Amino acid sequence: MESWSPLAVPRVPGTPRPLRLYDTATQSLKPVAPGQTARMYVCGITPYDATHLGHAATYLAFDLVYRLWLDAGHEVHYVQNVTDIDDPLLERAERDQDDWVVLAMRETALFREDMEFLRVLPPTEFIGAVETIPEIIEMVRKLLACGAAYRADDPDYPDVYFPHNATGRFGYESNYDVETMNALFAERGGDPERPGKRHPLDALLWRMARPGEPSWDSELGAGRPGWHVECSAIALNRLGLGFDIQGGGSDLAFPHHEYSAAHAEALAGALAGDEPFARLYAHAGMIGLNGQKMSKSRGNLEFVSRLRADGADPAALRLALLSGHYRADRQWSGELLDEAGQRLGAWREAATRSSAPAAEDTIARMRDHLADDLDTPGALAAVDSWAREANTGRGDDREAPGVMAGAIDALLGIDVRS
Ligand code: 5CA
Ligand code: ZN
Repeated sequence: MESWSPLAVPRVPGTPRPLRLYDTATQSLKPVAPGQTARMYVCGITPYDATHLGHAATYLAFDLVYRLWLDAGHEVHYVQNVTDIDDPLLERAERDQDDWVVLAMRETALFREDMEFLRVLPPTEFIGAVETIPEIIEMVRKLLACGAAYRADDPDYPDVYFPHNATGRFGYESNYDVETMNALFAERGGDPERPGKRHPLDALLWRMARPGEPSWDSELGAGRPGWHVECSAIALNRLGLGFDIQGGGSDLAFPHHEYSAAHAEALAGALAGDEPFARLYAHAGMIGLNGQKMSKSRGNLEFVSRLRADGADPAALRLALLSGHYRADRQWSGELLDEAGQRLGAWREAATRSSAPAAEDTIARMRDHLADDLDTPGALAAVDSWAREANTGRGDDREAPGVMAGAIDALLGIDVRS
C-alpha cells in the first residue's frame, strides 16, 4: 500500500557515532553494525481504531534509529506492515456494523496523516497483510512441506498450526519462562485451549474459513492467515534473513516476535543454516494513561488525531514523547505536553538569535547520547544547556543557531524554525 510523504533530512556536520541498542534476545546492549544498506522491520498497526500516543511513541523510537542511520551515511530499507485482516479488526467491524475493509482503510489513512503530522520518516515499504496473502500462503505451504507445520485434528476446520519448538530454540528471543509464555500466549491472541492442536503453545498459521468470516481461496483450503506468519513472510521476502532490527512495543516480544522469528527460521533452517530472523530485537516501553497501559481494549486512550484537532503543536508533542527513555514504561499527561511546549519555546528562541555558543560540542553530545541506546533525555538536556546559554546572550558564533536547528531537525525530527 502507499506509504506517506518523505521529508528532507539535513546533513549534520561532524562525526556520527555507531549506534548501540538493547537487544531483547541477548538481554544486552549491542552494536547495531549494519552494512551499507541498513535493514529494519517494525510491526505496524492493526487499523481498527485511531493512532494513540503509545503507538506514536513506539514509531518515534524507530524513527530515531532511521535518523541515526541516515546520519551515519547508510541507505535504509525500512519495512512496516499493516495488520489489515485479523480478529480485533473483524470484532470491531462487527460491533460497529462497519465493513471491515472500509474500517481498515479509514484508520490506515488516519495513521498516515498522524505520522506525517509527527514528522515520522515513511517506511520504504508499507505493506498490508491482505495484499500479501499469496506470499503468506506460499510460506505456510513450504512450512507444511518441510514438516514445520501440521493440520489440527479437526475434520470440520483442519487449521494449519506451527509446532512451537520446530527450530529447537523456542524462547530465545523473549527469554520468558514457560509460565510467562503460557500466560502471555493466552492473553495476546493465542488459542491454548483449541482442541486438535498437538501442544497448547503451537501457533495458528492458516485459519480455515468459518461461516461469515472473510477468506481467500488457496491450495491450503479457503481461509485467512494467522498473525505471526504475516510479519514473518513480509519481512523475510523483503529484507531477507538476518536483517538488522526487528522492532515494536514490548508487548510484541512474546508471542509475536518469538513466533515470527521461529516461522522464518524453521523455513530457512530447512534450506540454509541457522541465521537468526533478525540480528537484534528492539522493544519500546508501554505508554500509559491514568496508571494503566494505554490500549484499545481498556479504552484509556489519547489519540494523536484528537490532539491534532485541538491544535496541538506537533513539535511539542514529539518532544513530549521523546522526553522519556524509549524503553521505559511511562505515563502520558497534559503536563508533559506543557513542559515540552516550554522547552520548545526556549529552543526556538535560541534558533532565532543572531549568535550563540558554537554548535560542535552540543552536536557531539547529542550524538553520543542518541547512539547510546537512544538516550533522548540526555540528548534533550544537551540542547537545553546550549539554548540556555544562547538565550542569556552568551556565544558569538553566528552560524551556530542555524547549525543547531539543522541538527535538531535531522537527529530528533523537530523543526525549531516553524
Ligand atoms: N499489528 C500488530 C503488530 S504486527 C500490532 O501490534 N498492532 S497495534 O496497533 O496493536 O500496535 C502497533 C504498535 O504499537 C506495536 O508495535 C505495539 O507494540 C505498539 N503499542 C501498542 N500499545 C502501545 C502502548 N501503550 N505504548 C507503546 N507502544 C504501544
Ligand atoms: Zn508484526
